[in-house]
Amino acid sequence: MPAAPLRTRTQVGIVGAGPAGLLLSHLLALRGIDSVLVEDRSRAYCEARQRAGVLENGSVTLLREAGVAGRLDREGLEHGGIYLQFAGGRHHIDFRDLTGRTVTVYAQTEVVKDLIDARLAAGGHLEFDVTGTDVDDLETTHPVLRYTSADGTRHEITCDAIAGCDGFHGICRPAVPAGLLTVWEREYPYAWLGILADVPPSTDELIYAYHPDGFALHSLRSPLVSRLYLQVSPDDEISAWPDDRIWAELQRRFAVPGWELKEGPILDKGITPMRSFVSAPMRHGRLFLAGDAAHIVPPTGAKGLNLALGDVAVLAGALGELLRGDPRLADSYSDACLDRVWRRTHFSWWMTTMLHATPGADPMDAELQLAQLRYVTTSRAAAASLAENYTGYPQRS
Ligand code: FAS
Ligand code: PHB
Repeated sequence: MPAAPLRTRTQVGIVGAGPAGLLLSHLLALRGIDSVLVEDRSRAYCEARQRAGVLENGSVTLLREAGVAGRLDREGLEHGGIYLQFAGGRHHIDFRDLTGRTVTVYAQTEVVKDLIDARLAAGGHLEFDVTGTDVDDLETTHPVLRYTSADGTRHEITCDAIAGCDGFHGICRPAVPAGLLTVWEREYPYAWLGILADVPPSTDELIYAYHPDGFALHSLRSPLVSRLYLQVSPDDEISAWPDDRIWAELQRRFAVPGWELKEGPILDKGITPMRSFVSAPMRHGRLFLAGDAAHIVPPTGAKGLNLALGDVAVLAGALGELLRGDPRLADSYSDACLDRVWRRTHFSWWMTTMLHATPGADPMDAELQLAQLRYVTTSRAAAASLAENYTGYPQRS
């Protein structure tokens, strides 16, 4: 006979220690709201998981206002634009000139570390390495979060609300009864092979390169560490990509006269599938979905992390009001997020389809892509539209 679960209470149960769950836990604490956050991976795994690299200026402001941007302000690299490369030429899109705004290169791993440090320093309740996470009674005013902690104890926490911040493969979105969610999904016929390389970046700002053999992106993590991506087949295996093959392909796709791509030891590599996915509404009863649990964008627009942070900035305020007895912001939470989600979903799709070589496409597709790239790099209006979206549109209200 299994032992009865340890029964406790909190105001907000949070599933997932990614940027969404961690920032939500912090923002709720700033409002004096207690939460318990459960995560099925280890702290070390969450802090080392290579993900995003670029913060919109609205996300930087949000983290500063939340008091967790100390290291970001010291170590983040402010970028005033990006390069678009195609047909042997490289063109700068000047965000400062076009929008007056910039972005900051600061890896998601560092955002996660800063948030975990802040929560633990404040005595926040974070449970890593849990198993058997389950949410229940979502249609009641006291939903239940169950999990087994690392020491084997089964817990049952009665909450006032639960935040599903458990990513695309989590358990919260599937907990919404069938038929209540509308889902829009598009899988792309390519994936990204990403590497972290112990070599100084060969560029001052990110290079997005269109190439007939496939897209390539030169990003970075610091003045000494580069982050680069290659378009590969979604069926590709990382075992088929030894380091020398990766560098040879990157050299081919980035080649422009008079410029050299520096190579170095590869510290980490992996293949990420690409999809666009939106589910609505982002709420069911007292369950609120945020970040990748509700939506996924292809990383070409550098939006996934920024969307997650934007969702929980709205959710923290909505839960604050709900727990004080005013449900209006909670009732409008999903609609308040979806306009921003769809704008960034469209931009991520637009950047992705403009820059990736579509397998099996007819020659006209490539000509249309090149025409779009020539337009964006010669028309101030077209370039301003890209810059406005890349730096964040709509801006956080
Ligand atoms: P996350 O997926 O970050 O966090 C969810 C957390 O929930 C995870 O820690 C997971 O372990 C946990 N969890 C899941 N199920 C659970 C359960 N049952 N119980 C407890 N915990 C559970 N975005 C960009 O902008 N640029 C990029 O280059 C980029 N690259 C990416 C590469 C990869 C491989 C992936 C998967 C995503 C990438 N993204 C990128 C998007 C990414 O940054 C996400 O948008 C961001 O992590 C979203 O944050 P969260 O919503 O917090 O979800
Ligand atoms: C990254 O640095 O990981 C990165 C930057 C920009 C993107 C995608 C990924 O569009």
